[in-house]
Amino acid sequence: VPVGILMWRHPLQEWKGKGTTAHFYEILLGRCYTYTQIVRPELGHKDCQKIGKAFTTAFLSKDPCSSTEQDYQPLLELTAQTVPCNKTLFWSKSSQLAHDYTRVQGDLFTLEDTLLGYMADGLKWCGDPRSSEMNYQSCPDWREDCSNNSFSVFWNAVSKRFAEDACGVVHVVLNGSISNTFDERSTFGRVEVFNLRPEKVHQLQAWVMHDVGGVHSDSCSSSSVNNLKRILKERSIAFSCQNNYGPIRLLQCVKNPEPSSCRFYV
Ligand code: C8R
Repeated sequence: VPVGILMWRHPLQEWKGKGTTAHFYEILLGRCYTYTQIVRPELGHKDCQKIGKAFTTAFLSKDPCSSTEQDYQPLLELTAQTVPCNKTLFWSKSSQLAHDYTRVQGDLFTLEDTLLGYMADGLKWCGDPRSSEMNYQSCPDWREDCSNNSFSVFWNAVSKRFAEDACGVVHVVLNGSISNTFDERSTFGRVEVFNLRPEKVHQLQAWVMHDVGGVHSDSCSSSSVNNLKRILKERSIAFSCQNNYGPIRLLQCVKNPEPSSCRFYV
């Protein structure tokens, strides 16, 4: 190749975290069509091309450490979606289990069962202020680079909207096999709990799940869960808690039927 034809490209900034997911844009668009045509056709028409563009416009050509929730507002507006009252399911440190459950209990929605959460789940993305392209080499790491990075700010913004929209009795799956079952620094503890609207959310019901075969403990009465109870009381939202909620326990036992705590079921 003659040297003159090679284009000079600005070197992209180097970060500590993994770069944008390969084929990011194609995955976004594919998931948008899959969701709107196949998973939830009842949602009605959504313009996936426009949604895809709004997503990338939110972060391309920008400093990935100065991302703002406003950057994602146009995207949020294009993906508005109503979740019926009593059907919202939050989770914290229990992603797999909560999603396993909504898969069989199809009328419950986690954020990933809504269009925007479905599109973004598991992906990584960032841009660069000196280039109009995505940075596939590296993206900021939350700890080592910056907390206001393009995907953390996104999850904060969509989690906030998801909680603001919730109504009736809402549910959360918590992990009873870790010490801070309710973690005030998690998205659930930091964003969602504080954005529930007391005038329309009557109750939060927590399901605290323990790993099967682990030691038995009563996490509903643990100090971290009591902290959640206190916060909700201050916000005038009723709270109830159940250890090892049966239907979700059953799913855990399907995956891991050996332990004696599963003998009852299998
Ligand atoms: N929510 C937050 N983060 C999400 C997410 C989501 O729906 N989906 C993904 N993939 N992520 P955690 P948490 C990514 O500590 O902090 C909403 C983000 O990179 O186990 O309490 C959802 O509505 C994020 O950093 O849970 C849910 O109710 C981790 O996964 C809470 O917030 C979150 O991992 C869960 O957030």
